Amino acid sequence: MIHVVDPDFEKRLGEVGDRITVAIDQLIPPASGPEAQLMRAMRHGALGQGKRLRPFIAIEVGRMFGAQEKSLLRAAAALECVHAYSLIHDDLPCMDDDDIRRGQPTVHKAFDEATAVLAGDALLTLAFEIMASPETHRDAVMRCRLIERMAAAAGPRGMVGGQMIDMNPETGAEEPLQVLTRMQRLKTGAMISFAGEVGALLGGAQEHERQAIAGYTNDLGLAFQIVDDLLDVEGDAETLGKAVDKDREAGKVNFVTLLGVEGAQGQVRFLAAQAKQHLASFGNRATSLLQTVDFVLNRRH
Ligand code: GRG
Repeated sequence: MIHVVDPDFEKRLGEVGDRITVAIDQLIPPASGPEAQLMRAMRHGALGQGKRLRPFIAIEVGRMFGAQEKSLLRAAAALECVHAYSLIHDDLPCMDDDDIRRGQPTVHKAFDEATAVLAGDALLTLAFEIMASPETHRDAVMRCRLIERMAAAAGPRGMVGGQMIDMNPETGAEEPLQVLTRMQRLKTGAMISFAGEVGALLGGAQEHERQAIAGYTNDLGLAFQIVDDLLDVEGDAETLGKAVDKDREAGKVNFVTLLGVEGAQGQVRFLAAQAKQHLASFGNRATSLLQTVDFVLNRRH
């Protein structure tokens, strides 16, 4: 795959990422009092060099539908806090046992395991506090809807359920590719789909528009995961900011082990084209979301 991402797009992604980083920094309580280590660990886990892809999708979808910037920024920050929690817990010795994340020591390495568990817990609960605040949206019904969708995306039939399958991939009668696809849809896909929902809900999108966004994020999420599996084989640990070849070393099935490198690349191209097709009715308004697909395809970290 070749690098064709527009530099203006990367600038836009960087600007949104910086605003999200500042917002999260302000939303995490100051590191003071006997619990100060917790806040330092939360910042370590949440403010590192992440791509901020999920908040970017939320904000760009919301902008397309004319949502209020302040609401978008806060809801997107909440979403990123959930993502940061998931990475901290995923890196723990009892899960993926990783030492490096985003090019720096994982939270349990920089602090200790108990602090990492608590920092993840605190980021998850902070996300709900942010979403429930009237500062995020004046309408309590909207806030409840956002909270309900975030809980569903992060919970047992979402990211945590997907992580359970990843930890214990009992296939039973199901084909490995079916189990893997379900695992991905829950573990990675649910939060990417929630990002689209945030923008569509806050922007007051109509049902058919919400459907189009859901189709887009569904395909984008799956493409994102397959690219992740390709990077695990072909990527460079320094650029990625984390260890590579993890799945092969752990004897885990992923899209590359099941489809082969060329098969996986072909599937990514197919999903990318389909994701773009879902946005056809939005015309030029969807330029940034179309470019997001290319960014995901060409990412090296
Ligand atoms: C522990 C409840 C719990 C869930 C963990 C998200 C997740 C579930 C685990 C992450 C492990 C992993 C490598 C998943 C594959 C795809 C993925 C989510 C990568 C990390 O997301 P990026 O690339 O990360 O958007 P940055 O650092 O850019 O934010």
